[in-house]
Order: sequence, then C-alpha cells, then structure tokens
Amino acid sequence: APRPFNQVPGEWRAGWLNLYRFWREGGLSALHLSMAQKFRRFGPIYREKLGVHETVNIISPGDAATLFQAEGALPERFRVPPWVAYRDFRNKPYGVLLKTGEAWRSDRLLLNQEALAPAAVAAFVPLLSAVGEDFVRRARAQARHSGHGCWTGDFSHELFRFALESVCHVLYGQRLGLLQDFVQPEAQRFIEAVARMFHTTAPMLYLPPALLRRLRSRTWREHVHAWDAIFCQADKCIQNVYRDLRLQRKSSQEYMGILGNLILRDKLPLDDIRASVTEMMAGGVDTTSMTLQWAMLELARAPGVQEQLRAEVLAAKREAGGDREKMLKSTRLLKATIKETLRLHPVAVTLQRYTTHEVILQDYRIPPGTLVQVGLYAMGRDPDVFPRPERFRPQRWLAAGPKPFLGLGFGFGPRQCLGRRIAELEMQLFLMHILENFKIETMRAVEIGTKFDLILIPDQPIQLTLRPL
Ligand code: HEM
Ligand code: 2DC
Repeated sequence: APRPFNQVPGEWRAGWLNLYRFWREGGLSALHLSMAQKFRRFGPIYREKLGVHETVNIISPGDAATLFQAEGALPERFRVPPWVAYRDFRNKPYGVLLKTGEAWRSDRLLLNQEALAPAAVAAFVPLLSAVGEDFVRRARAQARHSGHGCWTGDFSHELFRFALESVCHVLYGQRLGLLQDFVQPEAQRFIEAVARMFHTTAPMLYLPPALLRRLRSRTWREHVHAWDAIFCQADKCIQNVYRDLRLQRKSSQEYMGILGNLILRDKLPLDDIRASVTEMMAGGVDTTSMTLQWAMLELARAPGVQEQLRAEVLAAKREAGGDREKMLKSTRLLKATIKETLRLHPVAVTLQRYTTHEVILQDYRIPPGTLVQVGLYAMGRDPDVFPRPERFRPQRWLAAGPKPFLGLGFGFGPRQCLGRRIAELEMQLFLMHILENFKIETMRAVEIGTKFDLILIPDQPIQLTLRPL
C-alpha cells in the first residue's frame, strides 16, 4: 500500500526557522540550487515549508505526468501573493494570470483563440519577422560604426527592446520603434518597471502580503510603484488602439492586433481584456529576451552546433524562397535549440499545481489541496533524466521515440503559457535572422551562472559578439 503523506521526507515542520536558514544559506537568489541540492539529499520527492509556503517537490517526468494528468479542467498554480495584493490594493481586475475557476476558464478560452490557435498564430509570422529584420539592420549598423567590423557587448538591453517591440507588434498591430537610435523614454521606463516588478516580487514570495503592506516596507512600495508604471504604460497603448478602432482609422484588411480582435469580437468586457493584455505586455519582455541571450551564449560556446543550425536555416531559406512560414516547417533543429536552451535555462524555476484529489507520487499518498511543484531547473540538469545534462546538445530532442513530459519550459495543459506561440515564433524568427547574417561569438573564459530573481536570469552580464558573415 502507498505510504502516508507525513512520511514524505523533508523539512516541513518549522516554516519560519526554515525560511531563516534559507536566507542564511545563499538566500533567495540561489533558490534553484537549493532545490537541486534538496533533491540530492532527500531523493525524488521532498516536502518543505518556507514561511507560510508549504510544498511537495518532485523532479521526475513520470511524477510530472501523474500531476498534470490529474489537474482537471480548472488547473491552478501558485498565485504569486504580491501580484494579487497589488491588484487588490489598487482595485484592479485580475487577468488570466491570477484568475481562478470558471472566470479564468472563460477568459482563457477567448484569449486562446487570439494568441494560441493555429489560425491566429500564422498572422504573427510576418509581424515578428519584421522586428527580427530590424534587429539585424541595427546590429549591422552597430558593427559598421564600431571600427572593428563586429558588434560586441552585453545585449540584454537591446534584447529587452526587441522583445517589447515584438510583443507590442502582435498585441497592438503597431510598431513602437524601439530598434531605432532614439528610444521613447516611456518604453524604456516600462522595461525598467517590469524588471523592478520581478526583482521586488522575489523577497515577498513567502511572506503574507498583508504583513508587507502593514510594514509599509520599501520592497512593497517599490513593487506598487513598478506595477503602477506597467499599468499606466499599457493603458496608454490600449487607449490608442481603442481610439483608432472607434475612429475607424484602420482599414478592415489591416491586422488589428490581439487587442483589436478581442475588442471587435466583443465577447469579453473591456476591463478583462485590459487586465490580460497588460499581463501579456509585461510577460513578453524579460522571458523571451533572456532565453534568446542564453541561446546565443550556448551557440557561441558550441560552434559546431551553430554551424549545423545555420546550415539548416540556409537550406530552408533556399527551399522556401524566403517564405518564413514555410521555413518554420522545415527547421527542426531550430526548435530543438530553443527546447535545449529552456532545459538548461528555464524561465520558471518550478511549475506548480494544487492537487484536486489524492494522487500517488513516488508511492506516497498526496492529499487534495496540496501545492506540488515540478523542479524544472533541477529536472533539466538531472543526469537520470537527461544524459550528460551539462552538454548543450539540441540533437537530443531529435532522437526517435516519445519524450513525454520532458519539454516543459512553457508549462503544460490548459493552464500552460498563454504567450507560448508568440514566444516560440519570436525566438525562432530572431535566431533565423541572426544566423543568416552573423556569426555569434563569445569569450570562453567566463563561466556564467544563474540567479533567481523571480524568473531565472544570468548572474552576470553576458558579453557576445555578432560578426557579419
Ligand atoms: C504562464 C513560461 C513568455 C504570458 C507561463 C508559465 C510558464 C511560462 C512556465 C506557467 C505555465 C503553467 O503553469 O503551466 C514562459 C516562457 C516564456 C514565456 C519560458 C518565453 C521564453 C511569455 C510571453 C507572454 C507570456 C511572451 C505574453 C505574450 C504568460 C501568461 C501566463 C504565462 C499570461 C499565465 C497563463 C494563465 O495562467 O492562464 N509562462 N513564458 N509568457 N505566461 Fe509565459
Ligand atoms: C516563481 O515559487 C517561483 O511566465 C514561485 O510571463 C512559483 C512561481 C509561480 C508562478 C511563476 C513564477 C514562479 C515565475 C514567473 C512565471 C510565473 C507564472 C507566469 C510567470 C513563470 C515559478 C511568467 C514570467 C509570466 C509573467 C507575467 C506577468 C509579468 C504579468
């Protein structure tokens, strides 16, 4: 018979003491390493309590399968407390990110039609490709002006702008012009606000938000300030599109953007549209830009893989006569490269679900209502799951046979990432354009680690070189 819940190994009795120890041992920025270490210490399942945050943690794809197959029609993940607290504090409606139950489901189904459905997604290709081309144009100009024929530096700020420009093109059907020499200060402030918002979330994750608000802590004030800036800037973009639609400034043939389509369909109240569109705009900056930065670093460190990938892209281009949609159908290694990047460098340190009924994990009985986390970072580097995990080898994804519950970078099921298709296309098209035009290089000497800043990010600046081919 399966073993009882209270026999699951781990430290789950003294939540506050654990939180204190956790802070002392490298703290929050090493959350992913601390999880990996606990799996080594306790095995493939452990129970933990940090402050008020109680979890069961799993690492094996088989257990992830059990968890997700039992998630039901209304899956729920951990609701980041300070994000909920901000909306309650300012009286703002939740978007899909924070909604639950039937209200989540009905919004989500409508949003899926505009952001995930294959028919809608095809229209993103030319929009995202155009932004990629602009990045290439800018990189070529930078290389020309540098004096040594190539462009070297920490590209994170450039990539933030690329990512915001991309997601806005798809959401609003409009260009912001962030890849020009002059960048609107408002857009720059938005980018900084999203980074601030993530950064200030992390220390408040495992504390009750009511406590932080009463303390009027500096972190909470900064957090509110960051969200205020995010909502204010998103509102401006949304108002613009709304006005253009009302004044019928756009011809009916033109692409209306996800926002325009949602307004025209008139199925979702404007306040709910605004809440979810704001989440998508904010969710579209650090996620894809950091993943692309990691992808370029890995390709620079594995020149053989880079050559193979370039050959695939160039062959696809010849065959498809430059038709990007066609090219995307024959670039398997490119897709595998993004999976491999997210294996080693996931944006989300864990995936989480509340159980709705009893599940058996590693032969323990897990009761309903338990928060179970899949240790995505730890799984990606577990040699039992991925042989030679330290090697960046996109080809591992191309081997024959099923790979169930291995590629979980965007989550799973009906609650998976809403921006998944936008993100994938944006990243595939970016890498295509870069590989067609530049060699990606880096100095080998520095080892770059990861830090937890709510999402996982590089622990130091990444220096890359783009050398025109
Ligand atoms: C949720 C990853 C980009 C918007 C999620 C989740 C993950 C994730 C792991 C949780 C899924 C789950 O619980 O099963 C990523 C990665 C990205 C990325 C790796 C890029 C590399 C984006 C972009 C957008 C976005 C570009 C906006 C356009 C969202 C939203 C949710 C979400 C709104 C919540 C969905 C819901 O609760 O219904 N993402 N994301 N993400 N993501 Fe992304
Ligand atoms: C953070 O313990 C660590 O995609 C917590 O685009 C568990 C947790 C819960 C939800 C996760 C979060 C972690 C990391 C960031 C994620 C978030 C769900 C969505 C969000 C993964 C793993 C993200 C980055 C969204 C953000 C949209 C937002 C800016 C409006």
